[in-house]
Amino acid sequence: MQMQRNQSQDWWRTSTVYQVYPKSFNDTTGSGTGDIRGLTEKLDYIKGLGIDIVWLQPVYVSPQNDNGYDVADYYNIDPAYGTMEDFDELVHELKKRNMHLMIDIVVNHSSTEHHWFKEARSSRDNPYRDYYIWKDPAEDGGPPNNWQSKFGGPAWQFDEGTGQYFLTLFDKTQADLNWENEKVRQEVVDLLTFWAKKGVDGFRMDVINLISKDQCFPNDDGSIPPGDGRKFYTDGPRVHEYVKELNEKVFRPYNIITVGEMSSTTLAHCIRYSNPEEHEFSMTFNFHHLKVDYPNGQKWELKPYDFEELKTVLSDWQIGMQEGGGWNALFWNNHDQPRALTRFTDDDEYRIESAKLLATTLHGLQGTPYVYQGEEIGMPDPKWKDISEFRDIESRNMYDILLKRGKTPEEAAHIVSVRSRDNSRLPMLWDDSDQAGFTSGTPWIKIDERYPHINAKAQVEDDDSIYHHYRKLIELRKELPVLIDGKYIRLDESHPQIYAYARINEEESIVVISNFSKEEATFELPEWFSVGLSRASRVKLLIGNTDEEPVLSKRMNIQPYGSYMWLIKNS
Ligand code: TEU
Repeated sequence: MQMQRNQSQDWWRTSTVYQVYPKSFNDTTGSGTGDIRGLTEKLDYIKGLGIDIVWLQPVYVSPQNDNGYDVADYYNIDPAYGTMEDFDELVHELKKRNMHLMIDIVVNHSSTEHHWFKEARSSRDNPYRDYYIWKDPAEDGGPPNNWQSKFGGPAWQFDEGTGQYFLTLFDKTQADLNWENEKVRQEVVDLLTFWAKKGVDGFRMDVINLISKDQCFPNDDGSIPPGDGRKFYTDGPRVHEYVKELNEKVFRPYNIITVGEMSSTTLAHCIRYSNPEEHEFSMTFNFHHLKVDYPNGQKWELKPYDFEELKTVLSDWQIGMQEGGGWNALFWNNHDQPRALTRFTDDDEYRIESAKLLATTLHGLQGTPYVYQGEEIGMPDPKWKDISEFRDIESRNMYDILLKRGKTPEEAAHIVSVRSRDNSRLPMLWDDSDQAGFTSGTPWIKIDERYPHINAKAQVEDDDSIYHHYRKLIELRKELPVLIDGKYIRLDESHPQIYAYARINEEESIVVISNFSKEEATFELPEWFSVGLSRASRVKLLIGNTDEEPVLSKRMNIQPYGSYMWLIKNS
Protein backbone atom coordinates (compact mmCIF):
# COMPACT_ATOMS: atom_id res chain seq x y z
CA MET A 1 0.00 0.00 0.00
CA GLN A 2 1.46 3.32 -1.06
CA MET A 3 1.00 5.55 1.98
CA GLN A 4 -0.30 9.05 1.23
CA ARG A 5 2.84 11.14 1.42
CA ASN A 6 3.00 14.80 2.19
CA GLN A 7 3.33 16.18 -1.34
CA SER A 8 3.52 19.84 -0.46
CA GLN A 9 6.79 21.32 -1.55
CA ASP A 10 9.42 21.33 1.20
CA TRP A 11 7.06 20.81 4.12
CA TRP A 12 10.15 19.85 6.07
CA ARG A 13 11.42 23.47 6.01
CA THR A 14 8.90 24.36 8.72
CA SER A 15 9.35 21.04 10.52
CA THR A 16 11.33 20.00 13.58
CA VAL A 17 12.91 16.55 13.97
CA TYR A 18 13.21 14.54 17.20
CA GLN A 19 16.17 12.13 17.25
CA VAL A 20 15.68 8.83 19.07
CA TYR A 21 18.61 6.65 20.16
CA PRO A 22 16.46 3.57 20.71
CA LYS A 23 18.91 1.72 22.96
CA SER A 24 18.51 4.49 25.56
CA PHE A 25 14.98 5.72 24.95
CA ASN A 26 12.41 3.42 26.62
CA ASP A 27 12.57 -0.28 27.56
CA THR A 28 9.23 -2.16 27.59
CA THR A 29 10.64 -5.69 28.13
CA GLY A 30 13.00 -5.34 31.10
CA SER A 31 16.00 -6.18 28.90
CA GLY A 32 17.86 -3.06 30.03
CA THR A 33 17.86 -1.62 26.53
CA GLY A 34 15.19 0.44 24.80
CA ASP A 35 12.98 -0.94 22.04
CA ILE A 36 10.60 0.07 19.24
CA ARG A 37 7.46 -0.43 21.32
CA GLY A 38 9.07 1.84 23.89
CA LEU A 39 9.16 4.60 21.28
CA THR A 40 5.57 3.95 20.20
CA GLU A 41 4.55 4.23 23.85
CA LYS A 42 6.02 7.76 24.02
CA LEU A 43 4.70 9.23 20.76
CA ASP A 44 2.24 11.53 22.54
CA TYR A 45 5.13 12.93 24.63
CA ILE A 46 7.00 13.71 21.41
CA LYS A 47 3.86 15.01 19.69
CA GLY A 48 3.35 17.30 22.69
CA LEU A 49 6.51 19.17 21.64
CA GLY A 50 5.00 19.83 18.21
CA ILE A 51 7.50 17.51 16.54
CA ASP A 52 6.79 16.60 12.90
CA ILE A 53 9.45 13.97 12.16
CA VAL A 54 10.93 11.25 14.36
CA TRP A 55 14.42 10.05 13.38
CA LEU A 56 14.78 6.47 14.58
CA GLN A 57 18.40 5.37 14.77
CA PRO A 58 19.41 1.88 13.63
CA VAL A 59 17.28 -1.05 14.83
CA TYR A 60 18.47 -3.53 12.18
CA VAL A 61 20.08 -6.88 12.95
CA SER A 62 23.52 -6.02 14.35
CA PRO A 63 26.23 -7.43 16.66
CA GLN A 64 26.02 -4.02 18.42
CA ASN A 65 29.77 -3.35 18.35
CA ASP A 66 28.87 0.21 17.34
CA ASN A 67 25.34 0.20 18.79
CA GLY A 68 23.66 -0.67 15.53
CA TYR A 69 25.83 1.30 13.10
CA ASP A 70 27.30 -2.10 12.23
CA VAL A 71 24.45 -3.55 10.21
CA ALA A 72 24.37 -7.33 9.61
CA ASP A 73 20.96 -7.41 7.84
CA TYR A 74 19.42 -4.30 6.26
CA TYR A 75 15.98 -5.90 5.89
CA ASN A 76 15.22 -7.18 9.37
CA ILE A 77 14.74 -5.77 12.88
CA ASP A 78 17.14 -6.93 15.57
CA PRO A 79 15.17 -8.94 18.19
CA ALA A 80 16.72 -6.75 20.88
CA TYR A 81 14.58 -3.89 19.51
CA GLY A 82 11.48 -5.96 18.69
CA THR A 83 9.84 -7.24 15.51
CA MET A 84 8.86 -6.01 12.06
CA GLU A 85 5.28 -5.94 13.35
CA ASP A 86 6.44 -3.52 16.06
CA PHE A 87 8.01 -1.39 13.33
CA ASP A 88 4.83 -1.46 11.24
CA GLU A 89 2.82 -0.44 14.30
CA LEU A 90 5.18 2.49 14.90
CA VAL A 91 4.67 3.68 11.32
CA HIS A 92 0.91 3.36 11.74
CA GLU A 93 0.85 5.20 15.06
CA LEU A 94 2.99 8.02 13.66
CA LYS A 95 0.70 8.41 10.64
CA LYS A 96 -2.30 8.56 12.98
CA ARG A 97 -0.65 11.55 14.65
CA ASN A 98 0.29 13.17 11.32
CA MET A 99 3.95 12.59 12.17
CA HIS A 100 6.62 11.19 9.89
CA LEU A 101 9.34 8.56 10.31
CA MET A 102 12.96 9.08 9.27
CA ILE A 103 15.19 6.02 9.57
CA ASP A 104 18.98 5.74 9.67
CA ILE A 105 20.68 4.33 6.57
CA VAL A 106 24.24 3.06 7.14
CA VAL A 107 25.70 2.14 3.76
CA ASN A 108 29.27 3.45 3.84
CA HIS A 109 30.01 0.16 5.57
CA SER A 110 28.33 -2.99 6.79
CA SER A 111 29.07 -5.27 9.72
CA THR A 112 31.59 -8.03 9.07
CA GLU A 113 28.72 -10.27 10.25
CA HIS A 114 26.71 -9.36 7.13
CA HIS A 115 26.38 -12.37 4.78
CA TRP A 116 27.83 -10.25 1.96
CA PHE A 117 31.08 -9.94 3.94
CA LYS A 118 31.12 -13.55 5.03
CA GLU A 119 30.86 -14.55 1.37
CA ALA A 120 33.45 -11.95 0.33
CA ARG A 121 35.91 -13.18 2.96
CA SER A 122 35.51 -16.84 1.94
CA SER A 123 37.62 -16.54 -1.22
CA ARG A 124 39.15 -14.00 -3.56
CA ASP A 125 36.93 -15.08 -6.46
CA ASN A 126 33.65 -15.10 -4.55
CA PRO A 127 30.98 -13.00 -6.36
CA TYR A 128 30.67 -10.79 -3.27
CA ARG A 129 34.43 -10.13 -3.02
CA ASP A 130 34.16 -6.75 -4.73
CA TYR A 131 31.34 -5.61 -2.45
CA TYR A 132 34.20 -4.51 -0.16
CA ILE A 133 37.60 -2.86 -0.53
CA TRP A 134 40.46 -5.39 -0.52
CA LYS A 135 44.13 -4.56 -1.05
CA ASP A 136 47.38 -6.57 -0.99
CA PRO A 137 49.76 -5.82 1.88
CA ALA A 138 52.33 -3.10 1.37
CA GLU A 139 55.89 -4.15 0.53
CA ASP A 140 56.72 -4.41 4.23
CA GLY A 141 53.75 -6.74 4.68
CA GLY A 142 51.80 -4.11 6.57
CA PRO A 143 48.61 -2.18 5.73
CA PRO A 144 48.30 -0.93 2.13
CA ASN A 145 48.55 2.71 3.23
CA ASN A 146 48.70 4.85 6.38
CA TRP A 147 45.01 5.75 6.65
CA GLN A 148 43.71 5.75 10.22
CA SER A 149 40.35 4.62 11.58
CA LYS A 150 38.15 7.35 13.08
CA PHE A 151 37.95 5.12 16.15
CA GLY A 152 41.73 4.94 16.51
CA GLY A 153 44.32 2.61 15.00
CA PRO A 154 44.86 1.58 11.37
CA ALA A 155 41.93 1.70 8.91
CA TRP A 156 42.85 -1.75 7.53
CA GLN A 157 42.28 -5.26 8.89
CA PHE A 158 44.29 -8.24 7.62
CA ASP A 159 42.35 -11.33 6.51
CA GLU A 160 44.54 -14.41 7.00
CA GLY A 161 42.29 -16.59 4.87
CA THR A 162 42.76 -14.65 1.66
CA GLY A 163 45.99 -12.80 2.50
CA GLN A 164 44.63 -9.31 1.86
CA TYR A 165 43.60 -6.30 3.94
CA PHE A 166 40.08 -4.84 3.94
CA LEU A 167 39.21 -1.20 4.65
CA THR A 168 37.51 -0.19 7.92
CA LEU A 169 37.24 3.59 8.39
CA PHE A 170 35.43 2.99 11.67
CA ASP A 171 35.47 -0.11 13.87
CA LYS A 172 37.43 -3.17 12.70
CA THR A 173 34.07 -4.96 12.41
CA GLN A 174 32.67 -2.28 10.08
CA ALA A 175 33.91 -3.07 6.56
CA ASP A 176 33.68 -0.26 4.01
CA LEU A 177 31.47 -1.07 1.03
CA ASN A 178 32.89 -0.64 -2.47
CA TRP A 179 30.60 1.89 -4.15
CA GLU A 180 32.62 1.65 -7.36
CA ASN A 181 30.82 -1.70 -7.77
CA GLU A 182 27.46 -1.06 -9.41
CA LYS A 183 26.07 -4.20 -7.71
CA VAL A 184 26.65 -2.49 -4.35
CA ARG A 185 24.85 0.62 -5.58
CA GLN A 186 21.93 -1.53 -6.76
CA GLU A 187 21.81 -3.29 -3.37
CA VAL A 188 21.49 0.13 -1.73
CA VAL A 189 18.74 1.21 -4.13
CA ASP A 190 16.90 -2.03 -3.34
CA LEU A 191 17.09 -1.66 0.43
CA LEU A 192 16.06 2.00 0.31
CA THR A 193 13.10 1.07 -1.89
CA PHE A 194 12.10 -1.67 0.56
CA TRP A 195 11.85 0.79 3.46
CA ALA A 196 10.22 3.50 1.31
CA LYS A 197 7.50 1.00 0.40
CA LYS A 198 6.97 0.34 4.11
CA GLY A 199 5.86 3.93 4.56
CA VAL A 200 9.08 5.53 5.78
CA ASP A 201 9.13 9.25 4.93
CA GLY A 202 12.81 10.08 5.47
CA PHE A 203 16.37 8.77 5.44
CA ARG A 204 19.28 9.98 7.57
CA MET A 205 22.33 8.92 5.56
CA ASP A 206 25.22 7.92 7.83
CA VAL A 207 28.63 9.38 6.84
CA ILE A 208 27.37 9.36 3.26
CA ASN A 209 30.08 11.75 2.06
CA LEU A 210 32.72 9.06 2.67
CA ILE A 211 31.43 6.51 0.13
CA SER A 212 33.68 7.55 -2.79
CA LYS A 213 37.36 6.80 -2.23
CA ASP A 214 40.38 7.92 -4.32
CA GLN A 215 40.99 4.68 -6.19
CA CYS A 216 44.76 5.08 -5.93
CA PHE A 217 44.50 4.73 -2.11
CA PRO A 218 47.61 6.87 -1.62
CA ASN A 219 49.45 7.40 1.65
CA ASP A 220 48.66 10.65 3.44
CA ASP A 221 51.85 12.72 3.64
CA GLY A 222 50.45 14.64 6.63
CA SER A 223 50.78 17.99 4.86
CA ILE A 224 47.14 18.78 5.65
CA PRO A 225 46.02 18.03 9.27
CA PRO A 226 45.01 15.61 10.62
CA GLY A 227 46.90 13.59 7.98
CA ASP A 228 44.89 10.41 8.60
CA GLY A 229 43.89 9.82 4.98
CA ARG A 230 40.50 11.50 5.20
CA LYS A 231 41.32 13.88 2.35
CA PHE A 232 41.35 10.87 0.00
CA TYR A 233 37.79 9.72 0.81
CA THR A 234 35.90 12.75 2.19
CA ASP A 235 33.54 14.33 -0.38
CA GLY A 236 35.33 11.98 -2.81
CA PRO A 237 35.55 12.03 -6.62
CA ARG A 238 32.22 10.32 -7.43
CA VAL A 239 30.17 11.12 -4.30
CA HIS A 240 27.76 13.55 -5.96
CA GLU A 241 27.24 11.16 -8.87
CA TYR A 242 26.33 8.37 -6.43
CA VAL A 243 23.95 10.57 -4.42
CA LYS A 244 22.20 11.81 -7.57
CA GLU A 245 21.64 8.19 -8.56
CA LEU A 246 19.92 7.47 -5.22
CA ASN A 247 17.83 10.62 -5.58
CA GLU A 248 16.72 9.68 -9.08
CA LYS A 249 15.93 6.04 -8.23
CA VAL A 250 14.47 6.36 -4.72
CA PHE A 251 14.29 9.77 -3.02
CA ARG A 252 12.33 11.52 -5.73
CA PRO A 253 10.02 8.68 -6.85
CA TYR A 254 8.99 8.04 -3.24
CA ASN A 255 9.06 11.71 -2.14
CA ILE A 256 11.51 10.92 0.66
CA ILE A 257 13.14 13.68 2.68
CA THR A 258 16.81 13.13 3.28
CA VAL A 259 19.57 14.45 5.50
CA GLY A 260 23.19 13.64 4.76
CA GLU A 261 25.59 13.30 7.67
CA MET A 262 28.71 14.96 6.28
CA SER A 263 31.90 14.04 8.12
CA SER A 264 34.67 16.69 7.82
CA THR A 265 32.98 18.31 4.83
CA THR A 266 33.02 21.81 3.29
CA LEU A 267 30.44 24.54 2.80
CA ALA A 268 30.82 24.30 -0.97
CA HIS A 269 30.03 20.58 -0.96
CA CYS A 270 27.08 21.03 1.40
CA ILE A 271 25.61 23.63 -0.94
CA ARG A 272 25.88 21.07 -3.73
CA TYR A 273 24.47 18.28 -1.52
CA SER A 274 21.43 20.32 -0.44
CA ASN A 275 20.58 22.87 -3.18
CA PRO A 276 17.28 21.54 -4.63
CA GLU A 277 18.55 22.19 -8.16
CA GLU A 278 21.25 19.55 -7.59
CA HIS A 279 18.69 16.78 -6.84
CA GLU A 280 20.77 15.22 -4.08
CA PHE A 281 19.65 15.66 -0.42
CA SER A 282 17.05 17.83 1.30
CA MET A 283 19.56 19.04 3.88
CA THR A 284 22.95 18.30 5.48
CA PHE A 285 24.53 17.93 8.90
CA ASN A 286 27.99 19.43 9.24
CA PHE A 287 30.15 19.46 12.40
CA HIS A 288 32.31 22.56 12.12
CA HIS A 289 30.56 24.29 15.06
CA LEU A 290 31.26 21.22 17.23
CA LYS A 291 35.02 21.39 16.79
CA VAL A 292 35.62 24.83 18.34
CA ASP A 293 36.94 23.12 21.51
CA TYR A 294 39.36 20.84 19.59
CA PRO A 295 42.95 22.21 19.89
CA ASN A 296 44.34 22.22 16.30
CA GLY A 297 41.36 20.10 15.26
CA GLN A 298 42.37 17.31 17.64
CA LYS A 299 39.30 15.77 19.30
CA TRP A 300 41.25 13.93 22.02
CA GLU A 301 42.96 16.99 23.43
CA LEU A 302 41.18 19.56 25.59
CA LYS A 303 40.82 23.33 25.56
CA PRO A 304 37.97 25.73 26.48
CA TYR A 305 35.76 26.36 23.49
CA ASP A 306 36.40 29.41 21.33
CA PHE A 307 33.18 31.47 21.57
CA GLU A 308 34.07 33.81 18.71
CA GLU A 309 34.93 30.85 16.48
CA LEU A 310 31.57 29.25 17.37
CA LYS A 311 29.67 32.39 16.32
CA THR A 312 31.78 32.82 13.18
CA VAL A 313 31.21 29.22 12.05
CA LEU A 314 27.47 29.40 12.68
CA SER A 315 27.28 32.73 10.80
CA ASP A 316 29.45 31.57 7.89
CA TRP A 317 27.23 28.52 7.37
CA GLN A 318 24.02 30.54 7.69
CA ILE A 319 25.19 33.13 5.14
CA GLY A 320 26.93 30.63 2.86
CA MET A 321 24.06 28.14 2.67
CA GLN A 322 21.54 30.97 2.15
CA GLU A 323 23.58 32.46 -0.67
CA GLY A 324 24.16 29.01 -2.19
CA GLY A 325 20.59 27.79 -1.91
CA GLY A 326 21.52 24.99 0.51
CA TRP A 327 19.62 23.93 3.66
CA ASN A 328 21.12 23.28 7.10
CA ALA A 329 20.11 20.56 9.52
CA LEU A 330 20.42 22.56 12.75
CA PHE A 331 21.63 20.79 15.89
CA TRP A 332 23.67 21.16 19.06
CA ASN A 333 23.40 17.56 20.19
CA ASN A 334 23.37 14.02 18.89
CA HIS A 335 24.43 10.55 20.00
CA ASP A 336 28.06 11.15 18.99
CA GLN A 337 28.60 14.38 20.90
CA PRO A 338 28.83 15.40 24.55
CA ARG A 339 25.80 17.44 25.67
CA ALA A 340 25.99 21.09 24.53
CA LEU A 341 24.49 22.14 27.86
CA THR A 342 27.71 21.04 29.59
CA ARG A 343 30.01 21.86 26.68
CA PHE A 344 28.97 25.44 25.91
CA THR A 345 27.00 26.78 28.90
CA ASP A 346 26.35 26.19 32.64
CA ASP A 347 24.79 22.81 33.44
CA ASP A 348 24.64 23.52 37.16
CA GLU A 349 23.67 26.91 38.66
CA TYR A 350 22.15 28.17 35.38
CA ARG A 351 21.11 24.80 33.94
CA ILE A 352 17.55 25.79 33.05
CA GLU A 353 18.45 29.19 31.62
CA SER A 354 21.30 27.61 29.66
CA ALA A 355 19.15 24.87 28.16
CA LYS A 356 16.59 27.45 27.04
CA LEU A 357 19.36 29.74 25.73
CA LEU A 358 20.74 26.97 23.51
CA ALA A 359 17.24 26.22 22.23
CA THR A 360 16.38 29.83 21.39
CA THR A 361 19.78 30.48 19.82
CA LEU A 362 19.48 27.45 17.52
CA HIS A 363 15.79 27.61 16.65
CA GLY A 364 16.05 31.20 15.38
CA LEU A 365 18.50 30.14 12.66
CA GLN A 366 17.63 29.11 9.11
CA GLY A 367 17.34 25.35 8.60
CA THR A 368 15.49 22.35 10.04
CA PRO A 369 16.12 21.99 13.80
CA TYR A 370 16.89 18.57 15.33
CA VAL A 371 16.10 17.90 19.00
CA TYR A 372 18.12 15.01 20.40
CA GLN A 373 16.37 12.97 23.11
CA GLY A 374 16.93 14.48 26.57
CA GLU A 375 17.93 17.90 25.17
CA GLU A 376 14.34 19.08 25.64
CA ILE A 377 14.53 18.42 29.41
CA GLY A 378 18.06 19.74 29.93
CA MET A 379 20.00 16.51 30.45
CA PRO A 380 23.70 17.28 31.18
CA ASP A 381 26.85 15.18 30.82
CA PRO A 382 27.33 12.70 33.72
CA LYS A 383 31.02 13.63 34.26
CA TRP A 384 31.97 10.07 35.17
CA LYS A 385 35.42 9.51 36.65
CA ASP A 386 35.41 5.71 36.44
CA ILE A 387 36.45 4.59 32.95
CA SER A 388 34.59 1.28 33.48
CA GLU A 389 31.27 3.13 33.13
CA PHE A 390 31.94 3.83 29.44
CA ARG A 391 30.50 1.53 26.75
CA ASP A 392 31.34 3.30 23.47
CA ILE A 393 33.87 1.49 21.26
CA GLU A 394 35.51 4.77 20.22
CA SER A 395 35.88 5.90 23.85
CA ARG A 396 37.32 2.58 24.97
CA ASN A 397 39.78 2.50 22.07
CA MET A 398 40.87 6.07 22.70
CA TYR A 399 41.43 5.47 26.43
CA ASP A 400 43.99 2.80 25.54
CA ILE A 401 45.57 5.01 22.87
CA LEU A 402 45.81 7.96 25.29
CA LEU A 403 47.63 5.74 27.78
CA LYS A 404 50.04 4.67 25.02
CA ARG A 405 50.58 8.37 24.25
CA GLY A 406 51.83 8.75 27.83
CA LYS A 407 48.73 10.10 29.61
CA THR A 408 48.18 8.86 33.19
CA PRO A 409 45.03 6.78 33.80
CA GLU A 410 43.46 9.83 35.49
CA GLU A 411 44.36 12.15 32.58
CA ALA A 412 43.11 9.64 30.00
CA ALA A 413 39.88 9.02 31.94
CA HIS A 414 39.26 12.77 32.23
CA ILE A 415 39.73 13.35 28.50
CA VAL A 416 37.38 10.44 27.72
CA SER A 417 34.87 11.74 30.26
CA VAL A 418 34.76 15.11 28.47
CA ARG A 419 34.79 13.79 24.88
CA SER A 420 32.97 10.46 25.02
CA ARG A 421 29.94 9.82 22.85
CA ASP A 422 28.46 8.04 25.89
CA ASN A 423 27.81 11.47 27.41
CA SER A 424 24.68 11.68 25.27
CA ARG A 425 23.77 7.98 25.41
CA LEU A 426 22.54 7.76 29.01
CA PRO A 427 18.97 6.49 29.27
CA MET A 428 16.15 8.98 28.92
CA LEU A 429 14.87 10.28 32.27
CA TRP A 430 11.08 9.75 32.18
CA ASP A 431 9.99 10.30 35.78
CA ASP A 432 11.11 10.08 39.40
CA SER A 433 10.23 6.38 39.76
CA ASP A 434 12.90 3.70 40.06
CA GLN A 435 15.54 3.95 37.32
CA ALA A 436 13.81 7.06 35.93
CA GLY A 437 11.09 4.87 34.42
CA PHE A 438 13.52 3.78 31.66
CA THR A 439 13.72 0.06 32.50
CA SER A 440 12.67 -2.52 35.08
CA GLY A 441 15.86 -4.45 34.28
CA THR A 442 19.57 -3.69 34.52
CA PRO A 443 20.31 -0.72 32.24
CA TRP A 444 22.96 -1.31 29.55
CA ILE A 445 24.61 1.93 30.67
CA LYS A 446 24.37 3.86 33.94
CA ILE A 447 21.30 6.05 34.50
CA ASP A 448 21.91 9.65 35.62
CA GLU A 449 21.09 9.77 39.35
CA ARG A 450 19.63 13.29 38.97
CA TYR A 451 16.36 11.88 37.60
CA PRO A 452 14.36 12.80 40.72
CA HIS A 453 14.64 16.45 39.68
CA ILE A 454 15.49 16.17 35.99
CA ASN A 455 12.75 14.15 34.28
CA ALA A 456 10.21 14.44 31.47
CA LYS A 457 7.07 13.95 33.58
CA ALA A 458 7.82 16.91 35.84
CA GLN A 459 8.54 19.15 32.85
CA VAL A 460 5.45 18.24 30.86
CA GLU A 461 3.47 19.33 33.93
CA ASP A 462 5.34 22.66 34.29
CA ASP A 463 4.48 25.22 31.59
CA ASP A 464 7.66 27.17 32.37
CA SER A 465 9.89 24.13 31.80
CA ILE A 466 12.59 23.56 29.19
CA TYR A 467 10.20 21.11 27.50
CA HIS A 468 7.56 23.80 26.98
CA HIS A 469 10.24 26.30 25.89
CA TYR A 470 11.04 23.92 23.04
CA ARG A 471 7.33 23.49 22.33
CA LYS A 472 6.90 27.27 21.97
CA LEU A 473 9.95 27.59 19.67
CA ILE A 474 8.73 24.73 17.46
CA GLU A 475 5.32 26.41 17.26
CA LEU A 476 6.90 29.77 16.27
CA ARG A 477 8.64 28.06 13.34
CA LYS A 478 5.25 27.09 11.95
CA GLU A 479 3.80 30.56 12.49
CA LEU A 480 6.54 32.97 11.36
CA PRO A 481 7.66 32.94 7.69
CA VAL A 482 10.70 35.02 8.68
CA LEU A 483 12.08 32.02 10.58
CA ILE A 484 12.03 30.11 7.30
CA ASP A 485 13.04 32.67 4.69
CA GLY A 486 14.49 35.61 6.67
CA LYS A 487 17.96 36.79 5.65
CA TYR A 488 20.50 36.08 8.40
CA ILE A 489 22.54 39.03 9.66
CA ARG A 490 24.88 38.88 12.63
CA LEU A 491 24.45 41.83 15.02
CA ASP A 492 27.30 41.44 17.51
CA GLU A 493 30.85 42.30 16.56
CA SER A 494 33.01 39.76 18.40
CA HIS A 495 31.30 40.50 21.72
CA PRO A 496 33.00 38.33 24.41
CA GLN A 497 29.67 37.26 25.95
CA ILE A 498 26.86 37.96 23.50
CA TYR A 499 25.75 36.22 20.32
CA ALA A 500 23.18 38.37 18.52
CA TYR A 501 21.65 37.99 15.08
CA ALA A 502 18.61 39.00 13.07
CA ARG A 503 16.49 37.32 10.45
CA ILE A 504 14.89 39.80 8.09
CA ASN A 505 12.31 39.73 5.30
CA GLU A 506 10.03 42.37 3.75
CA GLU A 507 7.30 42.20 6.39
CA GLU A 508 9.06 41.44 9.61
CA SER A 509 12.29 40.67 11.41
CA ILE A 510 13.27 38.65 14.42
CA VAL A 511 16.19 39.42 16.71
CA VAL A 512 17.88 36.83 18.93
CA ILE A 513 20.25 37.99 21.67
CA SER A 514 21.93 35.44 23.97
CA ASN A 515 24.42 35.94 26.79
CA PHE A 516 26.67 32.85 26.86
CA SER A 517 28.21 33.89 30.19
CA LYS A 518 27.67 33.84 33.94
CA GLU A 519 28.06 37.62 34.15
CA GLU A 520 25.59 40.32 33.15
CA ALA A 521 26.47 41.73 29.72
CA THR A 522 25.94 45.14 28.13
CA PHE A 523 25.12 45.03 24.43
CA GLU A 524 24.52 47.74 21.82
CA LEU A 525 22.64 47.11 18.60
CA PRO A 526 24.44 48.33 15.47
CA GLU A 527 23.50 51.91 14.55
CA TRP A 528 21.95 50.88 11.22
CA PHE A 529 19.72 48.40 12.98
CA SER A 530 18.66 50.83 15.70
CA VAL A 531 17.56 53.35 13.07
CA GLY A 532 15.32 50.71 11.51
CA LEU A 533 14.05 49.72 14.92
CA SER A 534 12.93 53.27 15.63
CA ARG A 535 10.67 53.11 12.55
CA ALA A 536 9.15 49.72 13.39
CA SER A 537 5.40 49.62 13.74
CA ARG A 538 5.52 47.00 16.50
CA VAL A 539 8.12 45.19 18.57
CA LYS A 540 7.14 42.16 20.65
CA LEU A 541 9.12 39.80 22.89
CA LEU A 542 8.31 36.34 21.52
CA ILE A 543 10.19 34.18 24.04
CA GLY A 544 12.73 34.63 26.83
CA ASN A 545 14.35 32.56 29.57
CA THR A 546 14.34 34.91 32.59
CA ASP A 547 11.59 36.55 34.64
CA GLU A 548 12.31 39.95 33.15
CA GLU A 549 11.02 40.97 29.71
CA PRO A 550 13.74 43.27 28.37
CA VAL A 551 12.64 45.90 25.86
CA LEU A 552 14.57 45.68 22.61
CA SER A 553 16.54 48.91 22.48
CA LYS A 554 19.84 50.29 21.26
CA ARG A 555 21.70 49.61 24.50
CA MET A 556 20.68 46.73 26.74
CA ASN A 557 21.85 44.82 29.78
CA ILE A 558 21.43 41.06 29.34
CA GLN A 559 21.25 38.84 32.41
CA PRO A 560 23.61 35.87 32.96
CA TYR A 561 22.65 33.21 30.37
CA GLY A 562 19.75 35.41 29.32
CA SER A 563 18.38 34.67 25.84
CA TYR A 564 15.52 36.43 24.06
CA MET A 565 13.78 36.49 20.69
CA TRP A 566 11.84 39.56 19.57
CA LEU A 567 9.54 40.08 16.58
CA ILE A 568 9.67 43.40 14.73
CA LYS A 569 6.89 44.31 12.35
CA ASN A 570 8.52 46.46 9.70
CA SER A 571 6.71 49.76 9.09
O1 TEU B 1 29.21 9.05 12.89
C1 TEU B 1 30.35 9.41 12.17
C2 TEU B 1 31.01 10.49 12.92
O2 TEU B 1 31.20 11.57 12.41
C3 TEU B 1 31.36 10.26 14.34
O3 TEU B 1 31.21 8.91 14.68
C4 TEU B 1 32.83 10.64 14.45
O4 TEU B 1 33.46 10.25 13.24
C5 TEU B 1 33.46 9.80 15.54
O5 TEU B 1 32.83 10.14 16.76
C6 TEU B 1 34.95 10.12 15.57
O6 TEU B 1 35.12 11.41 16.15
C7 TEU B 1 28.33 8.13 12.27
C8 TEU B 1 27.35 7.71 13.35
O7 TEU B 1 26.63 8.86 13.80
C9 TEU B 1 28.15 7.10 14.47
O8 TEU B 1 27.33 6.81 15.60
C10 TEU B 1 28.81 5.85 13.95
O9 TEU B 1 29.65 5.32 14.96
C11 TEU B 1 29.66 6.15 12.71
O10 TEU B 1 29.02 7.00 11.77
C12 TEU B 1 29.97 4.85 11.97
O11 TEU B 1 28.78 4.37 11.41
